[in-house]
Amino acid sequence: KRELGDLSVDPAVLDILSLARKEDYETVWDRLERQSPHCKFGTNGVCCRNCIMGPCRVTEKNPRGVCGADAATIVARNLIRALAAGAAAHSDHGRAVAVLFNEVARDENKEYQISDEAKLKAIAEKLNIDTSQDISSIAREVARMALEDFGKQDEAPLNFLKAYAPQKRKETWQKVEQILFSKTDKKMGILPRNIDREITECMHRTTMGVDNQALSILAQGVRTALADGWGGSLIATELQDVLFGTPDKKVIKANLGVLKEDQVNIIVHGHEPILSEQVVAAAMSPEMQEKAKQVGAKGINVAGICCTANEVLMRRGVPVAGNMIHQELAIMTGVVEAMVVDVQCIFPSLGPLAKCFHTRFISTSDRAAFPEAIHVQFDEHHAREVAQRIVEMAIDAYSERDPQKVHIPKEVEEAVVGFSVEEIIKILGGSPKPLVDAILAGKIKGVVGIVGCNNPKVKHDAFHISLTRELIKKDILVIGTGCWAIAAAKAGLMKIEAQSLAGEGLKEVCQALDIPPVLHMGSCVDCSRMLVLAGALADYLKVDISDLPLVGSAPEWMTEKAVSIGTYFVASGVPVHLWPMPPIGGSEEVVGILTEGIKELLGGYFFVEEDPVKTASLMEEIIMEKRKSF
Ligand code: NFS
Ligand code: SF4
Repeated sequence: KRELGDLSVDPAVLDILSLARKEDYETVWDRLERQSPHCKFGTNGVCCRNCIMGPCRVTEKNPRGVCGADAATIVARNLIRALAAGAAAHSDHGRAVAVLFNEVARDENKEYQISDEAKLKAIAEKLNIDTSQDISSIAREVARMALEDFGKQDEAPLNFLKAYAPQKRKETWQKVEQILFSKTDKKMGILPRNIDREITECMHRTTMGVDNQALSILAQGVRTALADGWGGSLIATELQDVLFGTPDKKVIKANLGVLKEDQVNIIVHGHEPILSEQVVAAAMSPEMQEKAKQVGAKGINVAGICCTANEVLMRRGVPVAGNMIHQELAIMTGVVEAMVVDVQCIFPSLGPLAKCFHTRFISTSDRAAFPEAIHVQFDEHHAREVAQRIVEMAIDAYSERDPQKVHIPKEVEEAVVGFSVEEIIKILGGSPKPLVDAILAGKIKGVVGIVGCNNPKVKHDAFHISLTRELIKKDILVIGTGCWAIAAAKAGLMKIEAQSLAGEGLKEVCQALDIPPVLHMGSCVDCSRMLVLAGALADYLKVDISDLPLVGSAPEWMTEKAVSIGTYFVASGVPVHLWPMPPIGGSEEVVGILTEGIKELLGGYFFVEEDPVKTASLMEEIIMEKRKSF
């Protein structure tokens, strides 16, 4: 067994892990150990199961599958299948929001409402919709254009990409299409036509005997990623802001210490605020608080895990119990009455684990069922009623709590969060100018956007935190989302006091603006906020995103969603760091395209580095290089 200290840098995690070892609760690390060593073919991406003449595993001695596909074809196909799955996850989330928003706009759903009219008008303006109409007409138009992006059959690009992407970048994409055509004589579109279509086309092209050339396959991957970043994810973020409010600056609490021994604890875990917003509202209602008192609890405490946490902390200030790897550990505290989930990043191990406790593990989405879960079907048309039922189930569970099993780690940190692009611009006094000036003056050398997951193969949170610390020390502003953001919050890097960890220039800017040097921009679909911010800086300076001193990173990544995110950043002109190595090592050709070839075309490219300190230095080099021409 690996030493406890090698598994995480979060003391709350180590606290629960030693309990787990004592009580013999199974965790993600135990299962990783049993799965190790991992299959080399899978790790290098050279295993193909796309038809039943296989499965085929290519090697140097045996370089072709039964159909004749070589390593480059197989690796590229596997990669864009993963990318398509990731884009599908984000975009299906976006679709759910768009469908609901359309119903709200048409008065067909009274469980939700338009909360942020200013944001709605701002979106409409970008989409060239007449904003002098009444609000519901504007909303209907916006809804139509959003839904169109999932199904329109005309030419590229998406309505939202056209409205949001900076001018120079759109020109670059067009130029790249021309270059690829003239070099290969084959049309290789990278501007997305509709979100679902690009995902479907990835599946079509990668089925046996269709697209068999790495460059052509990867170009479709780029198109699909752009459909996610400037389409599905962006639509999710923008319309959620209209429905639930655009995030603004607030202070929240983070880590397992936010769970309360004397309250009914409900954890919302998963991704879609359509559900979690309602659970939070139901739990806060005087009626439910009163019911909780009747069973002897002091109240109801809602906390989040994963990106659902990021959604409700950004907008409601709800505390976060932890990131992806905390999901099993939270149940092991013995004080979680209900773990309520919808979709994405939810371990199927939670059902059996919850059975060892009084915890009700409640699934809610028609897209996701879990072994040994209680399914309470969520329905947008009866959202309040369903949310109330869920909260009541948690209250009922409270009396079954076993005091012998209660073990809440004491760790809890404060974090300043809520940095939507709108909030950042507001803090800057209404225009990107002060930020641009600070960058031009070298007080801020550049900006790094970090996203993503936890992965038990990597020491939990270690890469996230040490990379972030190194960067701010070097006067590089760090922004980000997802489970990285939760790691940074737990580590105290999002407190105002964290200014003292920053280099002199960055510190000065952060002090003047009263912000931390590390900015929480939301959930993983909110990576679109980072794109929009980059776009705003580019348009302000009349340059392309690839000219700006920006770098991205997904350390500790694990999901297919991260493949899509990384790719849309690269395709938008941003160099992106990854660790662990993606499963492409089996093809030099694919590695070459993604780390070098793509750079000349799109400005962005991938690089892989295991050491966080070295990664920070590499990023600084890239930034300094970009600054020269800037
Ligand atoms: Ni992003 Fe968010 Fe976390 Fe990774 Fe999962 S919750 S969508 S995928 S693990 S950061
Ligand atoms: Fe093998 Fe080709 Fe079928 Fe893949 S598509 S399993 S490489 S025969």
